[in-house]
Amino acid sequence: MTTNGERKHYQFCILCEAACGMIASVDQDNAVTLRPDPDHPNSAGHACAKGILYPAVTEDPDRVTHPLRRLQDGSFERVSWDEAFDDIGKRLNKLIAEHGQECIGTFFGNPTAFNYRGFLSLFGLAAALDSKHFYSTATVDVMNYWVVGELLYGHNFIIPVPDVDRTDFFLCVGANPFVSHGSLLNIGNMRKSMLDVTKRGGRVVVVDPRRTETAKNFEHVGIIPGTDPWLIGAMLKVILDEGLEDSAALAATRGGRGALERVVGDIDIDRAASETGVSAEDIAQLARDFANAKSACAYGRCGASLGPFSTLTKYLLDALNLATGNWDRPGGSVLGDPWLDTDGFTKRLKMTGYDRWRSRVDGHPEVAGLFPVATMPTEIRTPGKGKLRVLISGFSNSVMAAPNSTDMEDALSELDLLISLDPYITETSRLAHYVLPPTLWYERENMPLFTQPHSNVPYAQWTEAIVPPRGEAREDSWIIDQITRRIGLVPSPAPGMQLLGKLGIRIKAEHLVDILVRLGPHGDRFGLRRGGLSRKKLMRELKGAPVKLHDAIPTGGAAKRLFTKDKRIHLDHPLFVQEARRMAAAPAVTSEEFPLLMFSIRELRTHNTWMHNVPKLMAGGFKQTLRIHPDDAATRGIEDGDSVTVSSAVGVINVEAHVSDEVIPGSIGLPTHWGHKGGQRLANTVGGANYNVLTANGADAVDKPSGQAIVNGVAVQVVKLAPAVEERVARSSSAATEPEFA
Ligand SMILES: Nc1nc2c(c(=O)[nH]1)N[C@H]1C(S)=C(S)[C@@H](COP(=O)(O)OP(=O)(O)OC[C@H]3O[C@@H](n4cnc5c(=O)[nH]c(N)nc54)[C@H](O)[C@@H]3O)O[C@H]1N2
Ligand SMILES: Nc1nc2c(c(=O)[nH]1)N[C@H]1C(S)=C(S)[C@@H](COP(=O)(O)OP(=O)(O)OC[C@H]3O[C@@H](n4cnc5c(=O)[nH]c(N)nc54)[C@H](O)[C@@H]3O)O[C@H]1N2
Ligand code: SF4
Ligand SMILES: [Mo]
Repeated sequence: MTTNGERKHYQFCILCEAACGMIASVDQDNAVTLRPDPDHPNSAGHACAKGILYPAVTEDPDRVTHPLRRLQDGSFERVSWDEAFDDIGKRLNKLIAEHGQECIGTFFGNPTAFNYRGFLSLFGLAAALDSKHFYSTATVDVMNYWVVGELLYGHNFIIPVPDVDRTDFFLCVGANPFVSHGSLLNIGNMRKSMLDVTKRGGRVVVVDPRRTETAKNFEHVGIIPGTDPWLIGAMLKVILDEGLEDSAALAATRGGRGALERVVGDIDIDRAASETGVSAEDIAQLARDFANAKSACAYGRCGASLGPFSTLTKYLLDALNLATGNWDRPGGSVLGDPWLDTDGFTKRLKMTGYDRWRSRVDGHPEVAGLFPVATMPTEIRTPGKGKLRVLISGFSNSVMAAPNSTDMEDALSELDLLISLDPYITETSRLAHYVLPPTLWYERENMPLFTQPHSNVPYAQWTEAIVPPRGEAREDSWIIDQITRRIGLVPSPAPGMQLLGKLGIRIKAEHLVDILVRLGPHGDRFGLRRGGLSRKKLMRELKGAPVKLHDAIPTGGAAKRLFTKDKRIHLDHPLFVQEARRMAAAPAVTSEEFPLLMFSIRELRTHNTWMHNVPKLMAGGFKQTLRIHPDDAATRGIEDGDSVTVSSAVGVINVEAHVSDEVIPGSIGLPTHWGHKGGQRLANTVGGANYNVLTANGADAVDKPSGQAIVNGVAVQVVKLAPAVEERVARSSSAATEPEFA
């Protein structure tokens, strides 16, 4: 499309799982402006400020646009790609000769979910290295889902999604979709989809320690952070006790009612009430209403995933949907309609699984080949065979996102070689020996590999690069490929690829994915199905325009998609009974020293660790504030706007208090991923503190079955900052202030 010298292109936003359709206008100077695509089948004109403002990231003067090498004094010098790769190759080969490939680790973070070629290359690199050191911030996000996926459905990545568009009762546990726009689902306009539930006479109940932007619009159940498995477990107990379950649905599972009874049968409702802060009557009523609704779906996200016993929580949420007959039916918990079979592909290549091996030092089970990021510092420090000495890290700022940031920072500094693929000098990449700059969003082609199996309105889309990359930025997949070439490997998990690589044949990620699409349920079968999908058709013929595949997620055939041998859902894994017992026996989290429970908050104007450098998002004095209930503030002499010190068993930070009854008494909420000290100048000046300085990463500080970090429901104390300390803090932060963006 071209009008007035401006080119227009279909794109979709690669920041979050809403994957909003966009129309990008490109002028003669290749400057891009974005607006929502009103005709997109899924997002239908929805987009948020972060997505629209993305050009401020691509054009950011602080963006790294050529390879950098760190010097002794911590500063960086510009080097050419060849210089960087040659030196990296030399150092890698030397370390491999001395310690074997097992000393090399790989690490990926959140943006891999939106960069399909980068993701496949990094996964391929990890597989080719055949080193057990494979880490991700997914272990501070979705690890519990991946364990439950494997144990219940036979595949890590089988994640049922709530059919919000057709449900009569949406139970939203520990999620704030009005801000996050939804996670582990791809609903183009979550706000509208949720508001429509109540408009058509249904109910939405939000379970959250905070009356969030979402909860304000619906029924709110204030819960004590970290106690969700008590609530959902008790609801299930009521349902079984009162015979409200769908017996046929339970009988179809392996283990059936008996298996579920063994997990929740011993739950005492009064204990659950005191653990959660929700009265026994309210728990029972919620259970009855959920079970009696025409259709219902229970959905949990970060709030339910990042607390203690999170694997149990996820099991209970899925069991609640199953036990009430809400599995695989309209308005219930359903399996999406993928247009490429990533489940079959990852299974065949053995990229998925659970507990096939354990971590060297702390003995954590692998999940989808990954070990918890919480154990990485230990693996770096513990001598012996298999010690982690090199990390190739991309798409992540682990120093901010992983538990016990101080320890993570120290450990990363001890590596023999740290390579970071990142468009910024971050708190993590500033420790790297090399920072290698990737292309961003519309500088590369994209297809929604990660979100496509979870779309409420299934659609296909594949977009092209529409502007040249800034400076010398190169594709993540190209960078990874170049590194592997220097050590004689091919970044692929496919058997035979290493051999083919030796013959000079390397199959690119885009061609592999194209094959999967063409063989997929909507594919062109290489010409055998007229009008079917292929990369060429989507990207070139349709020029990136989205194609609607169905009006809604098809239901009724989910059993065929399971990877369990008997095609049944396995409710009876003994792990869940053990977890329920461990939870009942667990000591109280709070103590006299640390009497408050802290939980994480996300905000509309930030995106994980990396949009704090966008001037318009930070405008108007936007800053991080700790939410504390008026009662807790009063007993501590804290007033709105005061500086306070938050301490935990692990660390101490200073933040500004916002006194508000939006949080329940006894709990404090703190926005995460603040407190920058890298090369993003505005981000450094907006202040704030790093939440994860307060969180723990010991062997027992994680959810045991999954290794998922525990960052919510963390015991802390809050005190008013003494004036002397305050003065010191003010002085040290003003020293870091850069005037440019004031
Ligand atoms: N306390 C607490 N901790 C948490 C959470 C919480 O709720 N509370 N949430 C957790 C969750 S859910 C997540 S997902 C993690 C997020 O933590 P991380 O996975 O570390 O992810 P991001 O902050 O998204 O990191 C993005 C990094 O990738 C870079 N980047 C952006 N685009 C690209 C690209 O195309 N290529 C490359 N190579 N790099 C790119 C950015 O500059 C940035 O440095 O944090 C987790 N940590
Ligand atoms: N604007 C914006 N959007 C984002 C992101 C972002 O950083 N900013 N990040 C993206 C990423 S990586 C992800 S994973 C998704 C996350 O998507 P969501 O999970 O929907 O987002 P969060 O804001 O983390 O919501 C977690 C909610 O859980 C509540 N909570 C905390 N602890 C507990 C608890 O113990 N129990 C219960 N029941 N609730 C609790 C918090 O108050 C919060 O409201 O968002 C994505 N979208
Ligand atoms: S909601 Fe998510 S996908 Fe949509 S524009 Fe905002 S950041 Fe992008
Ligand atoms: Mo996430």
